[in-house]
Amino acid sequence: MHSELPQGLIEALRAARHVAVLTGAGVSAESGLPTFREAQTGLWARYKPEELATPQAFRRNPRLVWEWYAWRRKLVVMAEPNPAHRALAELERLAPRVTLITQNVDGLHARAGSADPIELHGSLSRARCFAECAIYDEWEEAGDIPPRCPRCGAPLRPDVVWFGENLPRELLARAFAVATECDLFLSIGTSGLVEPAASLPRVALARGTTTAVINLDVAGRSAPPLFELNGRAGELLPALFEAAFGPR
Ligand code: BV8
Repeated sequence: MHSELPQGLIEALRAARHVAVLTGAGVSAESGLPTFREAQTGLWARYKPEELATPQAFRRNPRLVWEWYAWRRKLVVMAEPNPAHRALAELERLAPRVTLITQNVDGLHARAGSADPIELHGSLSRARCFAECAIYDEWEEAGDIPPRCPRCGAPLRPDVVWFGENLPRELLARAFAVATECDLFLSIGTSGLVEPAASLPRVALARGTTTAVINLDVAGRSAPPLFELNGRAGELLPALFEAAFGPR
């Protein structure tokens, strides 16, 4: 396995002072969670995520949007972090400094032990008053769908960033600062289609920062400072970190 891993990337990992990581749904695929672009399964087959993950969709049909997220929350509760999540949590103990930035809302990086993931798009595990009066880590699911805000009676919504909504300003600023400051950028399991997160690896690469893209739909070319690794994150990340830092 190590033979296919580019030596230049292995050396860059060993030498890195500050590794920045951006993950997308592909890092949770091996936990059994459908990726964003994958065809929605079953009940959701006739909707595109972009049609459900918007404030307009929620206003038009709050019950449908709430139930889509409730379905995804159930999948997440049944899912376990996979070797990709665990390898990234382990990397925080191997490299001097690691900043993990994720587009995922499934909370699996934290469950795998990553210390402080920057959750650019929020989290399924929280709900927010649609009138923005409060955020909840837990809420009653009896009765109304969506449930009502206990403080003001407005409907609750998932505490995620929908299309057309701004990302949390402070988190986004931190993510771009890290992309400009890091000396190694790993982009893992993301189609790189959604802005502004998709610009993060490009910001690093534009500065000549060694950047690795780990995905199933990359050609697998290596043209330093860009390294493309074609494969499953759950297999490539443990192998890459073992090649760089030795067996754990
Ligand atoms: C913003 C949370 C300013 C919710 C998500 C027109 C009108 C309005 C906006 C826009 C517009 N045009 C462009 C925009 C901006 C828009 C955007 O980028 N749209 C895209 C579709 C063109 N962005 C926004 O709206 C953002 N806000 O810009 O605010 C603004 C304000 C007003 C008006 C304009 C702009 C907000 C974006 C955040 C949306 N929320 N998620 C929820 O989860 O329900 S996005 C969601 O999709 C994810 O969070 C992620 O960010 C994104 C992409 O998904 P990925 O994670 O990349 O997953 P995907 O399935 O795509 O790919 C998986 C990859 O993994 C694949 O490449 C696959 O090959 C690989 N893979 C699979 N298995 C494995 C693997 N790799 C390795 N190992 C494996 N085992």
